Amino acid sequence: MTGVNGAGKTTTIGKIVHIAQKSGYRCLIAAADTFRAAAVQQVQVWGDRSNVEVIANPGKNTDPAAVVFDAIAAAQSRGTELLIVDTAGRLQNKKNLMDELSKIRRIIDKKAPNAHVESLLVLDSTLGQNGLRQAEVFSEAAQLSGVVLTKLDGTAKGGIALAVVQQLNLPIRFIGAGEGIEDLRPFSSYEFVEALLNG
Ligand SMILES: Nc1nc2c(ncn2[C@@H]2O[C@H](COP(=O)(O)OP(=O)(O)OP(=O)(O)O)[C@@H](O)[C@H]2O)c(=O)[nH]1
Ligand SMILES: [Mg+2]
Repeated sequence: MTGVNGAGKTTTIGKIVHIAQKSGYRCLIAAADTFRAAAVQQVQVWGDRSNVEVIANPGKNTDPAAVVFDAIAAAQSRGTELLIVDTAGRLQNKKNLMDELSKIRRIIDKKAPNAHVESLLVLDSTLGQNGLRQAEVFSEAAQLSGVVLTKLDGTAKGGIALAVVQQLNLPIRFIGAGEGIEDLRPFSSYEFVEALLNG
C-alpha cells in the first residue's frame, strides 16, 4: 500500500484485513512504515482488531525493505495467503523516498517471485487533480496495479478517478467511505458514475 502522507493507507489496511480475515484468508501485516514513531503502533491496533499478526522491527529508523524481507519469510513459513505491507507516507517529489519504495518492490519481486502482487496507490479523493501527478510517479516506483480512493464519505466526489483510469489505465479496487473498519467497499463503476452525476 503506497501513497502520500495521510492518504489513508494504514486505515485501508485495517479494513482490508478485516474483510480478508472474515473471508477465511490467512493474513499477515508488514509494518514497513519505519519513518513515523507511532506508525507501528497504529497498524498494530488495526491488526489486533482483526486478530492479524503484525511483523515489525522494534528498532528505530530501521530499513523498511528489511521489514518486508522478514515479513515475506514469515508469510512463506506459515502458509500465509495475504500479506499486506504498510509503507510510510511520502511525497512523490522526494527522490530518496521514492527510491526506497522501488527497493521494497524489488525485494518483493525477488523474494516472492510466484506471488500475485497488487501494488495499490491509496489516493485521498479530496485532493483533486494533485492526485494524478502522484499516481504517475508512484506508478513508476512501485509498479502500481490499482488504486484505492479514500474519503469518499465527505463532499469529494472523486472525479479524479476518471483521470486515473483514463490516463494511467489503472483499475480502482476499493473505495473508503469512512474511518471505521467496515467502511470499505469494492469499487462499482456504475454506482460511482451515478453518485458523480446525481449527488
Ligand atoms: N472520512 C474518512 N477518513 C478516512 C478514510 N480513510 C482514512 N481516513 C482518515 O484519514 C486519516 C489518515 O489515515 P491513515 O490511515 O493514518 O493514513 P496513512 O496514509 O496511513 O497516513 P501516513 O502513514 O501518515 O502517511 C485518519 O484520520 C483516518 O481516520 C475514509 O475513507 N474516510
Ligand atoms: Mg500510515
